[in-house]
Amino acid sequence: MNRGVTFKVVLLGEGSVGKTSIVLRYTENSFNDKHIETEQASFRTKKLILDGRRVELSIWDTAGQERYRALGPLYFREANGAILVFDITDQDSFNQVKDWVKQLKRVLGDDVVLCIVANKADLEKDRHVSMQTAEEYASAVNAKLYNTSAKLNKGIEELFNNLTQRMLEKTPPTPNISDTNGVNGRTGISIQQNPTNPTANNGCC
Ligand SMILES: Nc1nc2c(ncn2[C@@H]2O[C@H](COP(=O)(O)OP(=O)(O)OP(=O)(O)O)[C@@H](O)[C@H]2O)c(=O)[nH]1
Ligand SMILES: [Mg+2]
Repeated sequence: MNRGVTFKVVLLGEGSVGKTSIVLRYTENSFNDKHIETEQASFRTKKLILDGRRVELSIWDTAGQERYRALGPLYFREANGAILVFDITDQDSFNQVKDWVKQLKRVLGDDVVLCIVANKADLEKDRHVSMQTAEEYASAVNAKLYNTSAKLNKGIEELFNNLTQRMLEKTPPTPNISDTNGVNGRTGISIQQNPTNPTANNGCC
């Protein structure tokens, strides 16, 4: 198998849109109905194997409250992927995504893989941001739109798999002479989570 690659992924978005919920659903398949504000940022890792390539994701979950907004660039510096989250019931949170995209593009240019995430898809009846609006915006800024519900565990795995796939496409594999075919012959997706402790390094900075 090829040598592993580590990607830095940052989650940005207004307070209460579900950033932490998305990360917790992905890393430990849990969900909390209560909103516990993230302070500054928290960090988790996740290991997976995609198309025969070993990947470690360093996931930075930032605080959405306005008082932390100036810290954003500290966390998205050198990010390979950015997950911009909004709540489909909250138009302001969608506007905030646009602000983050501007900042990211200014600092990182096109080097960063952008994911725009319409979270809380289970609250469809209270939707305030239409699918079409979000789709049009995402394609205008060369990002992809993902619909998720951290609560119902919808679209979360797909989001991280697809983001990882896109980051890998930007990163040529390092050849390893013991590997000629790759684990899956590069035909499909194989995921392996770190079975021992996928959420190690949970902490604050
Ligand atoms: N209905 C619904 N509620 C959700 C979903 N995702 C998160 N929530 C709820 O939204 C609230 C905020 O979730 P968090 O994940 O803490 O939001 P956050 O974006 O991390 O917030 P900050 O850390 O303050 O920036 C919590 O009460 C969650 O239970 C979802 O997909 N559907
Ligand atoms: Mg949070």
